Amino acid sequence: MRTQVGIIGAGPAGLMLSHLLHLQGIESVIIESRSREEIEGTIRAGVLEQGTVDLMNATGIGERMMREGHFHRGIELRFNRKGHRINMHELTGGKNVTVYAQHEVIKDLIAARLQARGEILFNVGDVSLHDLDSSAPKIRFRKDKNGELQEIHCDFIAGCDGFHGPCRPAIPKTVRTEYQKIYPFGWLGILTEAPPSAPELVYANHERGFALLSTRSPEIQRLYIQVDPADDIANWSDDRIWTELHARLATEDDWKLIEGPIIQKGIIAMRSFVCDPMQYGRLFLAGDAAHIVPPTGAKGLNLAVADVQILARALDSFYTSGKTELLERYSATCLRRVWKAERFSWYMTSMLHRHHDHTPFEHRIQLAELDYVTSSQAASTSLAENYVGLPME
Ligand code: RFL
Ligand code: PHB
Repeated sequence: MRTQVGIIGAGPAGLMLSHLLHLQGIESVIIESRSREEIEGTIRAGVLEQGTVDLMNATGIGERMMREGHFHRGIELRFNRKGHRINMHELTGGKNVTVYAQHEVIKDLIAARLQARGEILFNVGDVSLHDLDSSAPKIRFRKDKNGELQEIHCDFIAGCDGFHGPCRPAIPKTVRTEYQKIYPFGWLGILTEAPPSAPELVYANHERGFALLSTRSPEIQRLYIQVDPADDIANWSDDRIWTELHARLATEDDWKLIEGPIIQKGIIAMRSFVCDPMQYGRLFLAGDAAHIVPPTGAKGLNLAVADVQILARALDSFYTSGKTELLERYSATCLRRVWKAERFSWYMTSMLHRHHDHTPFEHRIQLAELDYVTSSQAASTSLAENYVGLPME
C-alpha cells in the first residue's frame, strides 16, 4: 500500500490530521489498533478551547458541536466553602470554552473521513516503523490483529498513537530527552444520569481533596474526585462517591448537588510528560504520543489538535513548494506552546489538589494563591487566557 502520509492512531490527533491533510489535497491512511466502536465509546475529555472549536467550524465538522455543545463563559473556583467565578469571556475579549465530549469529536471526525472516502484501518496488530531516516519510511502491521503482515510505504509517518504506542520508542534513546512528573494522586471519574447542579464547571479545593463538577448534556453529568491513584474502583461504592462529592463541593449557602444513578466509573493516574524532540527523520509525533498533561487544565485534546494543525501546515508547505523549513521547525514550534500548557496544567493541579506531604505553611500558601487568582484582575486574566487557550504560535 502506498500513501503520502501514514498515520498511526485514530484519536483526535490522527483523525484531525487526516481531515486537515485531505482538505489540503494530501493523501493519508490511518491505522488504529482498536475497533471503531471502542474508540467512539471511550469516555475522556470534555472541554474544547476556542481555537479547537474555531478549527472544527472552519473545516466543516462543527455542526453537531454547535447544536449539542455547551458554551461556557466562565468557570468557578470553590474553596473555603465559597464559589469565585472567573469570567473568562470578559477577561479574554470574548472567548469561551465549549463542553463537548471527546468521543463526540471522534464520531464527527470519523464520519467526515469516511464520507470523503478516507481510509481508516481499525483493529490492526503488530505495528512497527521502519527506515525513518530515509525519504521512504514504512509502517508494517497486521490487518485484523492476526492477519497477514502488510506494509504502508509513505513519505512521512505521523505518530498519533497516544502515550503507550510504538512511535515514540521508535526515536532512538540517544536522540530524545524525556521530562516527567508523576503526581501522588489520581482522579475517580463518574458519569451520572442527573440534571446539571451548576451552570458552569466548578473546580473545588477542599481539605478532603479536589473535586470537579462538569457536564455532558442536560441529562448526563461528569464529576471527578481526587483519590489515591493505586486505589481500586471496587473500594468505591456509589454511596461513598456521593458522600465525598457532597463534602468536597459543599458551600455555606443553600447550593445543592443533584444526585442520579452512576452509569460509569473509573480511576486514572496523573502525570506530566514531554518528549523532546517530537520528530526524528520522517517521523513526527503529535498529541499524547509526545506529551501528557494532568487533566486539571483541560488541555490534552486541545494540544493534540494544535500539534496537527502545525504539522498539516508544514506538510502543505513541503508538498506545494518543496520547502522543508516548517517541517524542520515542527518540534520547536510545538514545544514552545506545549511547555506553556504543561506549566498551566501543573499550576492548576498544584493549586487545587490536597498534597498529603504539605506542611500547614504550604497549605496556607495554596489558599493565598486561590484568593489572589480570584481577586486580582491581573491574575484572573492570566488564568483565563491560559484556560481558553494560548495563541497557536
Ligand atoms: P489518543 O486519544 O490516546 O489516541 C491514540 C490512538 O492511537 C491508538 N493506538 C494505536 N494505533 C495503532 N497501532 C498502535 N500500536 C497503537 N497504539 C495506540 C489508540 O488506540 C488510540 O485510539 O491520543 P491523541 O489523539 O493524542 O489525543 C489525546 C487526548 O485523547 C487526550 O490528551 C485527552 O483525552 C486528555 N484529556 C482532556 N483533554 C482536553 O483537552 N480537555 C479535557 O477536558 C480533558 N479531560 C482528558 C480529560 C483525559 C482523561 N483521561 C481519561 C486520561 C479527562 C480525562 C479523565
Ligand atoms: C470533563 O468534563 O471531562 C473535564 C472537564 C474539565 C477538566 C477535565 C475534564 O479540567
